[in-house]
Amino acid sequence: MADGTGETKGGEDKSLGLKKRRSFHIDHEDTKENVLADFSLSSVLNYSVRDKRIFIHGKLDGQEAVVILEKTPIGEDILEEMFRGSKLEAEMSNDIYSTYKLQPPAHLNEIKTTVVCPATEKHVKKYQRQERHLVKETGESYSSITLPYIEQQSFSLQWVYNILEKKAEADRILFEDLDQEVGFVLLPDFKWDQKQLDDLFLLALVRQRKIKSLRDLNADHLPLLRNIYEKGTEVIMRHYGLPASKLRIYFHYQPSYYHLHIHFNALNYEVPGSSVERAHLLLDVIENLVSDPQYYKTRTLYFPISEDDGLLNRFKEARKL
Ligand code: G7M
Repeated sequence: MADGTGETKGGEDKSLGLKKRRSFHIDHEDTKENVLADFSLSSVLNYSVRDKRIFIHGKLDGQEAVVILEKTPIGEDILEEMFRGSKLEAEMSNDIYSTYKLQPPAHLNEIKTTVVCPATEKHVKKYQRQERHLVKETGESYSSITLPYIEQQSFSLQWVYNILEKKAEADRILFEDLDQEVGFVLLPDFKWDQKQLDDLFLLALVRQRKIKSLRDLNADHLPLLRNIYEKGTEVIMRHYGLPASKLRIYFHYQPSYYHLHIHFNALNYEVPGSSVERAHLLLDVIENLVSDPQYYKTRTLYFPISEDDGLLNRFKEARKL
């Protein structure tokens, strides 16, 4: 668009619908190469029976890799096909109660798979089940401990720059505002399979490249934050029919990636990382900066950190834990 803002072409096709979902399977079936065929397992890093998810460390083509396998929710739109097209094996029956093993057609039984390869040691640690501690970070300890650490040790931001420069995920972009100061890109977080709204999970990446996290924000960033809130909620309403009152819009502190980004979740979806010790609502952040332009420079912030995270050691060494 001439004013530098606008929806990307094809945005209308991103609405969730049965037809689109089926044609996706038909278009791509049989065309995929199984890059995991030669995966060799080293260890299970973590798993959750409740979330039906497993995190695995291993090797792919001789390189370190992390693979995440996750069973996805059963959407209402597939029920009819699932009941008609599945094999059913009886397990037990007692009075009015009976249980079965249902084997649906392969395309209704997908496992969401995320691969990080080559994975760094830091990635392996990120996905490993660990004890956590709550760290108290004053404005001063941010400057003297956290900032030097993240300047040395952070994950690469290449994936973020690829999105901003349209070198990756360009066809997944839902909305973009090209303004260099207040602009951003809105797209699905790669955790979301986009098949149902119950676990809606979008990500807004700001165009400015120098804002690492919440800590760098001051009142000068209010136009940016308000722009993201206003346009992000408007686009989500238009595409998915979800009003702002049904969304959780927030920052992580600490984030995993030090390029400012904002999470948009369905409010009912209790996603890891959305609890009080890590999530900061965008609307609260805006209010705080209105009442104190330097709020995030000076405030003590608390955040959870894993037992063997190097940053925790730095706080211990400085006798701040
Ligand atoms: O606040 P934090 O830094 O933890 O959040 C980063 C978010 O980025 C997470 O929710 C990730 O799932 C998401 N994410 C990470 N990577 C590497 C990608 C990616 O390559 N593409 C997309 N779309 N989301 C990602």
